[in-house]
Amino acid sequence: MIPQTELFNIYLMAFLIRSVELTISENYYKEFVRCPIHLSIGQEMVPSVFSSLDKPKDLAVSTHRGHAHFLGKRGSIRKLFDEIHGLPSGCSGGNGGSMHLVDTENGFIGSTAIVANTVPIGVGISEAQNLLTNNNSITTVFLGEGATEEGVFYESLNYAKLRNLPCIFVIENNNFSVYTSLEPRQGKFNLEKKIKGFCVNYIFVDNHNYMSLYSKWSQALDMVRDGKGPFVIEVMTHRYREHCGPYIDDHLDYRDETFLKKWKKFDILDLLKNDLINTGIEESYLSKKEDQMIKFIKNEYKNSEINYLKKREKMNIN
Ligand SMILES: Cc1ncc(C[n+]2csc(CCOP(=O)(O)OP(=O)(O)O)c2C)c(N)n1
Repeated sequence: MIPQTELFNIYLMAFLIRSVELTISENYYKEFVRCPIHLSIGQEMVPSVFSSLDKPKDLAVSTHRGHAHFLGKRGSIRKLFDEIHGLPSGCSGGNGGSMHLVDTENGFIGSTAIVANTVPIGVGISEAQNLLTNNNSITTVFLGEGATEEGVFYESLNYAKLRNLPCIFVIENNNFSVYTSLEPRQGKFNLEKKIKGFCVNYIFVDNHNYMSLYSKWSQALDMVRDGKGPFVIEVMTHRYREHCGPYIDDHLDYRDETFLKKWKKFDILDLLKNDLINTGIEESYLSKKEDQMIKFIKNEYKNSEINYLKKREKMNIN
């Protein structure tokens, strides 16, 4: 069981992530955001459970779809907005954009655009934690299932196991790499078998079962901190929006209706909210919190846009 206060925090973080990304998507048409965006709308379960289990001393790296992990690691909403507007006050000085987020103060070492690129980097960081620190800290490496089709993923697993590193690989499997489903890419090769072939601990979570994720992830963290070596956690999830961009692309028909309907049933915000209300929290109290959060996020976005427009004016760009 997840204590009520933890469940509340997980819900608020999931709501925050979705609201931040909806705000970005609603405003993208203005073309003030000068970089591609890969949104995690629908995939909020992993980053919100992560935020409740994460310790400030721990480190994390992520991918092209990294806004949610950055926020889950307590990255600043305003610095994210400023980053995608190319402002010097952005979390990467306005030089990186959506796919290159950094917040070293909060232990978010970075995200990059090349698929699987941060996997060996994360392993290197966890090796440094092992050698240079004595504080039981760990590194979380976020990746999509597409990254498991890169050879470097297996080299990284092998090395992490050989060196018994304090490292957790969290695979968010949304069934698609751009428009291509799992079967033509991975055939019948079972990821679990491949990972276990390296004698690495493996955990699987399906259908947005956040309670199972919470308890298995907590146990994995205890074991990694106890020196039991790396873990892989594979979580089935679903992205609502197009691979890259703010829009819904279901009309393209690369995901059939049964599949889309199934995932609507497992909307993570609905699941968390229903369970939270069943613990006795008033719906009206939640709505008040949600409204406050949306107001704050929209205000931060507006101020970031204003600064972007000021910068544009200064540079004499129409
Ligand atoms: C090495 C490399 N190959 C191809 C690409 C183009 N690309 C960007 S994202 C992506 C799909 C990655 O799928 P997955 O890892 O499952 O993450 P998801 O986008 O589903 O979150 C591809 C092929 C790239 N950025 N890097």
